[in-house]
Amino acid sequence: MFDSRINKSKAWKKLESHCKSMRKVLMRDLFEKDSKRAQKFMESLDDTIILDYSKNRITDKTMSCLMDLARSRHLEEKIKAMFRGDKINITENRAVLHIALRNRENRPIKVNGKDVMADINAVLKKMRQFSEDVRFGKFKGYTGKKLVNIVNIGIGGSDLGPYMATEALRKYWMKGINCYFISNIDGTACAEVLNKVDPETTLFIVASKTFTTIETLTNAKTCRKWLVDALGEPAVSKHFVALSTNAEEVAKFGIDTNNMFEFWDFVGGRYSMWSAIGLSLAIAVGMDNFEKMLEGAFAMDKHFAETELEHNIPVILALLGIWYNNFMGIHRYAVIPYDQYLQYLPSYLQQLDMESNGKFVDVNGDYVSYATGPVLFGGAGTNVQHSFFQLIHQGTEIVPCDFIAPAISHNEIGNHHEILLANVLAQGEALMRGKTVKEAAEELKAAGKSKEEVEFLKKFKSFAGNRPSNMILLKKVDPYSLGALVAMYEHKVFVQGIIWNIDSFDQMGVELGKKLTLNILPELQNASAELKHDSSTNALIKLIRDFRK
Ligand code: G6Q
Repeated sequence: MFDSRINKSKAWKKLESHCKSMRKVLMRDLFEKDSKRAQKFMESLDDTIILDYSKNRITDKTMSCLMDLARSRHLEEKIKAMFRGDKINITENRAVLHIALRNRENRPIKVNGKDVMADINAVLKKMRQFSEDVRFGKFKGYTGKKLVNIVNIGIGGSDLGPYMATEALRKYWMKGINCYFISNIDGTACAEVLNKVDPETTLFIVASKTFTTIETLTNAKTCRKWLVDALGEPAVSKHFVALSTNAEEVAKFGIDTNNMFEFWDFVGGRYSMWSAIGLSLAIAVGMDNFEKMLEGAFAMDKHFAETELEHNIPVILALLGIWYNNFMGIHRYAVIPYDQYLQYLPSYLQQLDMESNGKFVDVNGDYVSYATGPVLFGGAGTNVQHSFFQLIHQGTEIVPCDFIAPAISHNEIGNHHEILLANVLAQGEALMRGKTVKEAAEELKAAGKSKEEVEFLKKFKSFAGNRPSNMILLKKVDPYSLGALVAMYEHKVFVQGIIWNIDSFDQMGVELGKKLTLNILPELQNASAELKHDSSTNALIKLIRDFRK
């Protein structure tokens, strides 16, 4: 077993001492001293994704120390283990094979001695057939009408991926088809969608790996009843399909298992948008586009598996995150896509990153003594420039940012896109350079302010700068680049899990939530049930009972 006290290792100690010497180094000086800095700290995957990481508080030495840390954690071997299908999800004794879902060269990948590619290809084929039948009106609703409203019912990993990707690829939707997503148990989520659609033209896709999740099953039951009330029980098989690993529960729920699209326990929920969980997306954009997304992810997989660490995009991103989180004491970061179609990417990445690496026990079962997963937040630019960017520029907290922007827009209307791009570039530059008090004073003077005004305002108008950002430039947001982008973040999260020696593929915290609800639910439903919680919870239950009398 590898030593889990990673923060006592030579590589870690070297980074700690290097970090001391970097505390006062200013990026603006590094740029002045080295005219080739941008070229040096830039990598690309074909012309799909370019990563400019030069606006980070790093030097050549920082990167080489970080690479040493990665090698001391046997990163290259661990990458091979994942691609081989080893059971690296140790708490659940499972392989981690989202990469198999987009293994476009069909290299055999074995789990328990069996090649999984045949099953994966069979489900892709079934998805192609079904999505085309729905898109072209061959698979019709019970009354013979075309199914034009696609409603995905799922939560967490069974919602966020298809929701994010469907929005990202909205430009590729087939004309006449509309997609809706119901996730929250709040009846409002269900009611609002059901108000918009017509039972005769609606297909419900119940997406649940376990098929036991209370939110999804409750929402699915409500939708099933709504449909049966309108069209009768025999209509169900024409309006309900399931995406799951659990055929038994699907049948128990009342969905014909012929209408089930399978996936497997080696696909984690938050890594499942490449599987049958992507069916709503496949129907909206067509299977050709869905497969282009898989190809983009496959290109990133190959890059990740085959490129030396120094030029490996996910590895670089991961190590930069480690640098800030574990050495500079910055435990947060923001993802800001400058593209309206990518507006749900931050929420998607919140789950991917925080559910994977928000862990305090390492793979040996010991508590860690160093920071693991950071807090991630974000939103679409330029909107967020008018909200939380104040803190990013002048707050006391430093928030490294990932800016994501496509060079070409799907909607080249007037000069909108150039203004958008000018904004993202300006933000990165301003965060890096900042504005000294002296520069602020000079600007105020030049703007005709009085001496007193200059003196009073100069600090308010100054920016500390030296605030890090990555620029992730895409040519365009299309199925291929989206696949590559998402796979890039998946692998980044994987690398960080390896450095921190944690299992990035379980989610015990999420499972706790699922159980706790079941204790309280009967106490809300039965007003005379005895309450045995803390005094706050007991009081709140009583108040809610009173309100609902
Ligand atoms: C993801 C998590 C979690 C899961 C949901 C839904 O990795 O495990 O977000 O996806 O809890 O679970 P089901 O798909 O089983 O309904």
